[in-house]
Amino acid sequence: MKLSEQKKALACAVKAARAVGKLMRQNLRLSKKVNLATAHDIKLELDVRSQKLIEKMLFASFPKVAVLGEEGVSGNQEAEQRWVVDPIDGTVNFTYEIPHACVSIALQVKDAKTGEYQTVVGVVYDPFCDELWTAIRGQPARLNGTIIRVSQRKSLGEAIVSIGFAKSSSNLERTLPYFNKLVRKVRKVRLMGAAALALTYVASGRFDAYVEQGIHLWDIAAGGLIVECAGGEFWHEPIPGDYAYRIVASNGLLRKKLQSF
Ligand code: LIP
Repeated sequence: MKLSEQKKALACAVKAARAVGKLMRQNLRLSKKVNLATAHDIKLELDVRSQKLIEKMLFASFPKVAVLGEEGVSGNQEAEQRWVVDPIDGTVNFTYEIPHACVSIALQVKDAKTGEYQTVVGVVYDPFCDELWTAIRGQPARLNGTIIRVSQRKSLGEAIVSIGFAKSSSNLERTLPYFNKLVRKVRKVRLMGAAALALTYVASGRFDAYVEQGIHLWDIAAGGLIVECAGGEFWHEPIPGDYAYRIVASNGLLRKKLQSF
């Protein structure tokens, strides 16, 4: 995909992210229609409405590009290119009027040889802090237009590490033993409830790493590229489940230590 096309895709994704960001700001303190509430998750009608708005705006400029989103898929799922969308990442925060949530939109291109998709454009927008992270593969990551870099902290003792427990009780039980060890090894642990923002905070040097298992592609595709374009490492491997992963995103200096216990 030519750089000029990637730049056009980035601009289109930014416009869509900002449009949903405006919806999020307008609805933060209003009552919200809950479509589904489980032990450790909530899905809102606004999640669905936001993804539909994003799809409408993306299809207007890129009619042949499919969409794979947290709220469903549209277009040809075998297409050469696909958008990967989390319309509201941090839905539980948003439902409880905690202003820590974002819009995450990535563009992926299928490798002709392997058939694997690679993320080439990433956009994460936090409408409450008005912080827009953008990246095109091979170019520097930016926050509100300014180039960003990961931290250079080398020891766990000086690190702030974010962690998530995903959505299921089984995943929570699997993660707790690791959490109990991690919390004693690092300066601080942060559990913020929005994977895409945890990734952009790593890219911005605010966090030194972010670990989670049972997370989904739409939560991490855009933020993972932004980490890589900020000089960090986005280690991830698929696990059983629809588009489910375990990830260790970091400044590139801490993964081995984080995976040693
Ligand atoms: C959330 C992630 C978070 C994870 C939650 C949930 P959502 O995404 O951002 O890291 O721990 O379980 O998956 O569902 O709010 O888009």
